[in-house]
Amino acid sequence: MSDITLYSFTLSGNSHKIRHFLSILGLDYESKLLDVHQKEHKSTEFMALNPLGQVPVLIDNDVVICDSNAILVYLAEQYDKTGRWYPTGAKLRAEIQKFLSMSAGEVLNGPNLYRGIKHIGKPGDLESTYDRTINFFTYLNNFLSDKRYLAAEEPTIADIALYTYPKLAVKAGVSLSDFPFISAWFERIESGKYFVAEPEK
Ligand SMILES: N[C@@H](CCC(=O)N[C@@H](CS)C(=O)NCC(=O)O)C(=O)O
Repeated sequence: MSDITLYSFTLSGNSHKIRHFLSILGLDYESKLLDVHQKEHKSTEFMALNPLGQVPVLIDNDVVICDSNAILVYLAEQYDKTGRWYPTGAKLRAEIQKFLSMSAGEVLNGPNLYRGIKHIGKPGDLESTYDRTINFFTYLNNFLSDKRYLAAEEPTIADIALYTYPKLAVKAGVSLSDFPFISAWFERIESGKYFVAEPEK
């Protein structure tokens, strides 16, 4: 039994990662969608939960977790009885951590920002962001050339964390024609029984 609440925005890619994983784990939750235009994420009530004024925030009974990667780790440790989504072992954990870090580094500054500039009016230089996105896609495509998933034979939270923003960058116009292994990886993730689609743009 869980008593989970998720605070998010409709178009938040970081929140999508959590919706996707909650679906995979079969966990019911209350969804609290904040209105970004009304700046509900900067309200006194919400800032008491996350002083950074950012979503996603997950509340599980008296536990409050901010940050998508932290939430993925928490949910896997707390609710994944199979242990397959965050497997143990020094090398495996390090490999998973590498991709969680990338999702908050290379992906944030590349695919995430590209989509942000194109589709949600974020400021930034589209050309240099596009170049960073292509550099990352080149890395990811090579990495996936002999693998089905990022860190193990089966999907882990690394795949959940990394999927959303590259997919949104493709929706924002980045072509996958030179990146067939990314395309195949997207298809594997999307064919998961409990897949939840990323935001529409
Ligand atoms: N490191 C955080 C970043 C969270 C984040 O940037 N959230 C965005 C939405 S995807 C947000 O709340 N932006 C509003 C703001 O920063 O004011 C995570 O991975 O969850």
